[in-house]
Amino acid sequence: VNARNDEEASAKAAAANVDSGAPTIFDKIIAKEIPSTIVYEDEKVLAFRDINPQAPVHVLVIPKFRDGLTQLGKAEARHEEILGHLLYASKIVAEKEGILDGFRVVINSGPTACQSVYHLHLHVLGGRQMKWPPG
Ligand code: IU
Repeated sequence: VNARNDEEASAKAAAANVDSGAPTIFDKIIAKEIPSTIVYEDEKVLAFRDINPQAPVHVLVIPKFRDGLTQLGKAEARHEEILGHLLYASKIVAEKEGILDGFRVVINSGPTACQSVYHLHLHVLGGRQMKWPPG
């Protein structure tokens, strides 16, 4: 019952959280106005530890310039290069974290997928046996 209530609560919270295009907390993390534990950084992307980790390794990889990419569902042809760069950066993160033997990359796009921050981000998860299907 508790698990079901938790799921209902998080689904409701996600549904209330719309893609307004407003700046997000990730802008402050990129600007280093809010501290984060950075795992990898280059001129285009930043990778930092999730504050609420769902696995021993849980890193978020984000574009430094959002350029309309509030969610994957808003991607356009001009974003192809940064999308590829984000995916390759996820592999570099997995390598640095020592989880190349098995890791998962997740993108939640939109309220039904429980996206909560509208600045595109890839979750890199590993360091434990992952299960399938995801919730
Ligand atoms: P989601 O795919 O939008 O649900 O993921 C957002 C993630 O951002 C989630 O895992 C949060 O724990 C994480 N996060 C964070 O690392 N730092 C923050 O200040 C906030 C959220 I707000």
